[in-house]
Amino acid sequence: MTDESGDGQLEARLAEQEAFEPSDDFIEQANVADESIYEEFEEEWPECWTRAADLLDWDEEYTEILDDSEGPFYEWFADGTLNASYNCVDRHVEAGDKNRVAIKWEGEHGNTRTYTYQDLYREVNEFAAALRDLGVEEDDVVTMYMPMVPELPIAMLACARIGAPHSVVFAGFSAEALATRMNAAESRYLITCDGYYRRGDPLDHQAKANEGLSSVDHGVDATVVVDRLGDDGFGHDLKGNQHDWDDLLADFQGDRVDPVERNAEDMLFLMYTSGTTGKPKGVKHTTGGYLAYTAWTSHAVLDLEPEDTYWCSADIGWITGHSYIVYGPLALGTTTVMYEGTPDYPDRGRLWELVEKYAVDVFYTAPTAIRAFMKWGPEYPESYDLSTLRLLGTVGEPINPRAWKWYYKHIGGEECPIVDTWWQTETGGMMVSTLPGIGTMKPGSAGPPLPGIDARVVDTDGEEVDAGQAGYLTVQRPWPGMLRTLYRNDERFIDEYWDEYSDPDEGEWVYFPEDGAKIDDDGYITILGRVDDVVNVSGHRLGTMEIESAIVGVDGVAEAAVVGGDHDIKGEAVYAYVILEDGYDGTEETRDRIIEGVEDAIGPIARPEEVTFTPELPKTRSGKIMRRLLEEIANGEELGDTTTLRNPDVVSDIQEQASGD
Ligand code: 6R9
Repeated sequence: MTDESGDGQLEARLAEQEAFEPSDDFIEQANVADESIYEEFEEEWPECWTRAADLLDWDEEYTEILDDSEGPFYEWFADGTLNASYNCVDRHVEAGDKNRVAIKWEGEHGNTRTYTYQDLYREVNEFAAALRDLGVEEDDVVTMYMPMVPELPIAMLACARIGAPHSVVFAGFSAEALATRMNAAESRYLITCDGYYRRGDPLDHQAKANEGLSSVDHGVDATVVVDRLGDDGFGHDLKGNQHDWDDLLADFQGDRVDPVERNAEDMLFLMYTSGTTGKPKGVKHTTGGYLAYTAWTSHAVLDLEPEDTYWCSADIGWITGHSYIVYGPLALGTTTVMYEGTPDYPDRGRLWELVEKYAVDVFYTAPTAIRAFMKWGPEYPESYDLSTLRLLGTVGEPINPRAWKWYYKHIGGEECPIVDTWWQTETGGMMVSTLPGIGTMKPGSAGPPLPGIDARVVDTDGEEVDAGQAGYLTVQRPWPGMLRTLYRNDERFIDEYWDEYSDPDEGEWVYFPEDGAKIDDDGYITILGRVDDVVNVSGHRLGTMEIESAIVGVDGVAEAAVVGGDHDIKGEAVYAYVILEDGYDGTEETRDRIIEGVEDAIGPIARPEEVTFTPELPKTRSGKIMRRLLEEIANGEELGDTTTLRNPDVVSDIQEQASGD
């Protein structure tokens, strides 16, 4: 990070300080402030997890907390029944809080919509009735390909109400990505949107949705299209089984749909995420364990109260939005803020304008955003009143201490604790973080595992490493929010997460998240980043194989290797090394076609930062591409050992090419 980042303005005291304590004011009001919680969870494990389950209303109380008889296919609260939509909506209305705001939505242009819990109840019921009428039955997977419009959480909760799992596909993903996910889940229903605004311009989302639909291999029974753009729309006609959201709902005004009693282990949703192979993984989350875990971590880590106005600036298309914009906060009856636009439009103070306007109490964002704020300078947050903020959070990638301190000083006014929360799509909710009312914060280190979470750092043999040593993060006991399997692929579930460190003969199952980590002698865990072929661009997981196969699909490309290289703002960026077929040249035009190929296959977030053409890729004698070297080249670092290369000369060629760009 360069000095223009505002870091120069940090007082020397702050720059040198390595540990920070929560203020007395914060501790006094914190949901969890007694250190004994760690011990209690240890002593009472797994009964301790009733604390999470007790945050929910159950139709049928569970009698067994954890069934571990068939590890790693664990079941939680398995004989209990409940409905997630009831828990996130109805019960707050029934408890007399119908007029409390559930969702505050702000569009890019500043138009707003406010949904009280009563409003949300009405909308969710009406849309649930409409879904039923369209033929959606319990256990049918409904795909949502939507930007940040309030209809997205409404549709999710409507699905939950009738027991139809949703599969949300990030709106920034391409048509092809949509089709791949609908095909994988054999999903016959799609909820989408005509478009949305980005930096002042309307984007044609429906064209992408239609294109995706044309590549779905099976029949699609119905599509519902939200009209976000109105007169700015692109004039697409709705054909056949495509319905306009408002027109459809006009027939269901005032309808009510009883929430379906779901088994705790019934699927609540699927979320596709990137893995080591080219094919996205369908992570399956369940109704009871997931909801209990997101509610619990929202309570204990985000310190949410029903009275709070809370804002997580993620997109609902990612797991962070599922768990901490929709399910966790709404289960607790909190007010959750949703913002359509980007942080720098119409100006770089936009987020702080919203914090002031809505008097936000708790704010949760990603290090990539914080690094951008730093670069823009403190004058933007300084022009707004951020004094309502009580707690800050970060997620998605490691946060460097300078960015942490900048966030602490310029956003939190040195009064708000920061929770650096490590978790994954697969874990459902937060796993490693300080508890804000208890723990000393150490910038750059996420903190100890949460109570009840058995996270350990091990070496390649699975032995715990000494303090200060780097190793691999593992989780050695199950937890309620964990994924249950990869959709219709139990085998890959075991392969991806459990093969590395488990001892099945002994019935010992160890979860491997594929992150490197380091542990301090006080048990704090510092996450070092992915150890598999996944690049983390602005906190978004992208598989290098997915990007490579997109590039290889471009006319004239013979072979490609993709690695993640350091990037000031994004954390990591995509660097592509490409071998062309004879007769093709590494011209600007070829480069543009490659970039376009990646955007079409995955989406603009996967766009390569640099494309380097090379006659050969560095390969080991056994023919494996040596990605480590490519990473070093991308980062302009000194090259490590090249003696195992079959073609050592190629390295200097690539270096020349790369620096010539
Ligand atoms: C929630 C989410 C998961 C990967 C994970 C890790 C990285 C997430 C982090 C972090 C360091 C943190 N990651 N939080 N690294 N510190 N606080 O981001 O889910 O999209 O599945 O990504 O993100 O590498 O394995 P997901």
